[in-house]
Amino acid sequence: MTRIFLAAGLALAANAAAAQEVTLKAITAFAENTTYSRPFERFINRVNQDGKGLVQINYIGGPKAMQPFEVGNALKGGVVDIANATGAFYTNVMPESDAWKLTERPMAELRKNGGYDAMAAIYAQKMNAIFLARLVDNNPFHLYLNKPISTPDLTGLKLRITPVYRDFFQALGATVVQTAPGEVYTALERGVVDGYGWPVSGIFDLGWEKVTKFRMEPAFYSVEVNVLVNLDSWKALNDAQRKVLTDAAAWLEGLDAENTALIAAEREKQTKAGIQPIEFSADEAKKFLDKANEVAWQSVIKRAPETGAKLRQLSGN
Ligand code: 173
Repeated sequence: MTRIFLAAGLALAANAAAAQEVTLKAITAFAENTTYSRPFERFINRVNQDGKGLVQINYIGGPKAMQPFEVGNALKGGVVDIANATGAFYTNVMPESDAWKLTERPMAELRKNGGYDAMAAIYAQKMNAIFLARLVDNNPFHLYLNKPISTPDLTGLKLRITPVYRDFFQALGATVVQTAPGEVYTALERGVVDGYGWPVSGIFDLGWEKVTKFRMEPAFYSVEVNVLVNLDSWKALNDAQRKVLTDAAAWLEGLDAENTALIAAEREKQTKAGIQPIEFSADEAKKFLDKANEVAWQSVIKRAPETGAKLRQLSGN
């Protein structure tokens, strides 16, 4: 009798050790509680609820804790276990990451047609990372300006960029300066730049509506923000722990369609804040978009000749 109880007790202890709760350290490349961190914060809350006794996330926060352009390196090296970032912020680690902005197919399709798998292989190889989920899709970029223009020619303008916009704005004649989002307000206020690239959503988060006059149409590319997990941290998890993460990721990736309605509201809000659209003829707009895509693909292919052409084929354009 005693012996049976003892054996059962030992088995329980062994199980408890195997399923010991793991805490993962998380960082975001965007300011906390702003448009492009919020989906990640929802993801964290869900993991911390569902993962009790299995896996928990310790959220260190955003750019106050780490420079946005350093997040990719920190994730790769295991300084953090989980990161919320956009591909443009870590092209220094993986040049192909910026190609996400060129996808014209939804994630659900890319997960089936081999597009996701092709990217996942590059993440494993170059970034030591698992691409867990795309938390922002269905959201385009714009050029915001403080000087009016009458044709899509950016000659003479100095614009704030990230790798998302660099080659395209330069191809249209602009001079560019790269800054993290946290420096945009001051650059505009001081007139250091005449405009900036940014998605359709989020300019109110850091008060940029106060220093923005125009939004150029049409919108271009597709914003992507993604959750990455360091590959070593991932391998150290058991199946139950991984399932908490993948379930939360799939849930959030599925909710992204909600954003389409929010975009209309965001444009309305910009109009109310006095930001005027600058529009061109249908013909000029088409040329502008064709050029946006062509320049960006050429740049991906040039920086990653071995994978770029294949990614273009899988992306749908
Ligand atoms: O403009 C940026 O900082 C940028 O590249 C970006 C990308 C995704 C979401 C928000 C901003």
